[in-house]
Amino acid sequence: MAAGEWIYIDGEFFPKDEAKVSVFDHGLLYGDGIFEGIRAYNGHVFKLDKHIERFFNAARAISLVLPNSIEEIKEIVLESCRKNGIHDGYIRLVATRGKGDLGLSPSKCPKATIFCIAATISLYPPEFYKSGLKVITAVQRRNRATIIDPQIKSLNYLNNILARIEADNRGAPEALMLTEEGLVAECTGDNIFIIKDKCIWTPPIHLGILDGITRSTVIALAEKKGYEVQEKAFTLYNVYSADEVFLTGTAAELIAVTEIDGRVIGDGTAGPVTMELLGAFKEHTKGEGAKI
Ligand code: PXG
Repeated sequence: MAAGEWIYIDGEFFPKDEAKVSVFDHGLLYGDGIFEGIRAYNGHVFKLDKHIERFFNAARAISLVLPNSIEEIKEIVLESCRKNGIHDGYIRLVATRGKGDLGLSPSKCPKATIFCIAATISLYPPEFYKSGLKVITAVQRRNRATIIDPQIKSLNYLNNILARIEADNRGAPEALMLTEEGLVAECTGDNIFIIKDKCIWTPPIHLGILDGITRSTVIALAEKKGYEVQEKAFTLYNVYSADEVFLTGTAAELIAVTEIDGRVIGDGTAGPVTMELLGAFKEHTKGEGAKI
């Protein structure tokens, strides 16, 4: 069975060509909804509890009443994996405001829609994990938390997409985004870490970034290895002059950045701390998660 063949929508599985939501769904009309991107490794859904907790927190933040309980949604994710024969893969869980009319108000949307796609993921080629990524800083600034909080993993990703277009135009696979004040925030789909003299820094959540699940996993793994990890604000100067820079995310896992805005980081290859933490992360993914 090919992965991603059976899509869960509101209580039923549909073959992928028949998996459809309404054009009146406010997820489509207004980007009114939330999502999670989740990995399965070795027959287990990685950090499922954390993803579902973030999903419910986001739902609460946007006043979206989910039609299922926490336990039911975990089971939707696991059943989607079983139905699609997923052992290693990528799961997209989405909740939209549901079908409404052509007005903004969610009061006309009686019921949220939930769907879940369990498929495979196209990864960066393995050699990128040694050579590292070339990243650019986007002109597009990250949304302010006072406008749309980046902690809400909402269906409105245009802010990130505009930055990703800049990366595409400049031949880079990722773009770094700054806050309006010019502090380093995060990339379009990844959190950022820098290392200087063995100290690890990553921007704090309140700056206006996603509270990444890979980010907190890597902080815990680094601290267990005896590194000091500081959540603190820093500027591009600190990135350009770092010994090592790496990104974390469900899709990218943990990957070095070896060039940013034309500046070579370290010796231009993935550094020793990055490689050590990548090893620890890989090891951690093998034994963690909810059994499919
Ligand atoms: N920041 C942003 C803005 C994200 O969207 C992360 C950080 C990393 O968070 P996690 O919890 O995954 O460690 C994300 C999540 C993709 C893709 O196709 C990536 C994300 C979301 C959606 C799609 O690369 N990254």
